[in-house]
Amino acid sequence: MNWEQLARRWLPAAYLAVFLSGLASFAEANDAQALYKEHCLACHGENRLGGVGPALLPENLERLRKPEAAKVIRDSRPATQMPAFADKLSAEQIQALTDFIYTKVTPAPVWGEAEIKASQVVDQAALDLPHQPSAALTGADPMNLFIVVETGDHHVSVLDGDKLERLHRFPSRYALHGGPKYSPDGRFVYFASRDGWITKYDLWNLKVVAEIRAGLNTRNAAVSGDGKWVMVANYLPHTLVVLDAKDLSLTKIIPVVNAKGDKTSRVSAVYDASPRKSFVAALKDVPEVWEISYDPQAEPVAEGLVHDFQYKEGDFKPGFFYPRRTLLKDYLDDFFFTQSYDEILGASRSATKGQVIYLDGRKKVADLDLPGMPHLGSGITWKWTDPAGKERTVMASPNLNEGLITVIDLKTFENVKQIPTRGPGFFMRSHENSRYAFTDSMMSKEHKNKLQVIDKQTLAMVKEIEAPAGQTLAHVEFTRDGRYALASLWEQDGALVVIDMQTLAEVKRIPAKKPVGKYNVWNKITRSEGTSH
Ligand code: DHE
Repeated sequence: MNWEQLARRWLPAAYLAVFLSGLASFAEANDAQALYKEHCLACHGENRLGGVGPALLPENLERLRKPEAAKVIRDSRPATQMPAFADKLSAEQIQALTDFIYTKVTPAPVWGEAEIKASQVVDQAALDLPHQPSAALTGADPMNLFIVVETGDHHVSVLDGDKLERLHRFPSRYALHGGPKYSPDGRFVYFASRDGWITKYDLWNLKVVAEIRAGLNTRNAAVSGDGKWVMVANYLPHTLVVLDAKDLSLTKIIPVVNAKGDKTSRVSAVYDASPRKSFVAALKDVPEVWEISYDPQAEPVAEGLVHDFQYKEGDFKPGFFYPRRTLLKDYLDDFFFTQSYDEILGASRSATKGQVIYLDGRKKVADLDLPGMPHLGSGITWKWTDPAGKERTVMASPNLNEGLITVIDLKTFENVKQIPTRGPGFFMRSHENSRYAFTDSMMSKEHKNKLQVIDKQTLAMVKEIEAPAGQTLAHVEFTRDGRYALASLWEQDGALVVIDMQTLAEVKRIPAKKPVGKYNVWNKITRSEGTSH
């Protein structure tokens, strides 16, 4: 006899109704848990703490209303790897899953000082290696190495950029995301995985030096221009974490709380602003942008003070590792620095207008006409001579849900041109020595196999480079001298497709397992205008 039969036999009618409805919701919850296990856990992680996909907890879903969440489960989400479940799950099952992800996980997940410190692993021998390229590089130019992130089997490759050959391949943490960041001398590279691990790797000795888990669900990481600090932007918990770049030991945890002090937030992204000796972080759930100084001259902040709302009104002292906030009207999901680093160009994924924020003035100074869902973090700049012969610096951003590239004049912040593309895309790349820029249409089902080449002067599409239909071709990086471009054939048994930039013809393929992104040491450490920072 089961619980229901027992209850029907022994409970009076009034209690029976209550008991049965409790039993039903218990079954429903269990059902949702089983559904989660079957369909969601592989990407969104054990206990909904995130993995390849974001954490699915009420505190991280504030900007997504329940009906929208149900729609995402049913129809998928643009610009992400989220599949549609309409043909696998009934409306009731989708609703049960939606309700489930808005319930709190108990006990609440904790990832604080003790957990971060306990996760640190340091290879002391690797830490003590001399500051010179080792024989392991077999004479390759350390400034023309490439790092290739291969998510097909969670590995990283190191390429010799002169010979265009693989030097080494090693296992990485699970689901690296975002561009790895180099130390200013190009010797070390720092990776962030979506599940919070930061790895420091020595490119001159081909060795992992240290690792630490800085968060449960991490967005990205940045390295300071003086090479001393790594700042990690987390989705979960709502923190920014400062690590000592030498061995990744924990230096400071900055809780991400709004100006009033009554709401926490995920971090959209953090980037280094070397000329300002600061990190700049955009927040996802509160409309604020933060600048966090690592200038050794910055005043130390009194013990116990974490945020500037604890200072009196009008006191804008930057303070070492102490956030100086700019209050905004809209969230920033992504942003881009102007070349002087005086302003940032930012936008939320759902806005129709972007905003220009003057960092020293701590205010918005202009609107940007940015339709669709701009991917500003992937923007690039170049010098463009307009039809009247005037040289202007322009910035171009791809768009995650419309097939267009927006080209913006970085002085007037006006649109110079909207260049139609084959479909919504993720990335752009160019190089100072090339007259061409690349973009992809990887969010388009029919055209994800096509890279498009833009002439940076005429702003016209001049060529398409195609993989077979159904395959994905995206993300380009140039060699140090700009002579070759490497594009990712983003398949499990994929390849790096090497393109000669004189002829725009394919000259070579290097096999790779779903090579997501690749990053040239020189282009990154010199902050080439053609690459993302
Ligand atoms: Fe990314 C960089 C945000 C989905 C591959 N992506 C970035 C950065 C941000 C960002 C803020 C810059 C961080 C940095 O480099 O320090 N990405 C987002 C999203 O909001 C979005 C749309 C949803 C999400 O899942 O978080 C998203 N990104 C993806 C993917 O689905 C991609 C295509 C595959 C993957 O591996 O997850 C993807 N993102 C990348 C890559 C970069 C990146 C390869 C680095 C580009 C570069 O050249 O610097």
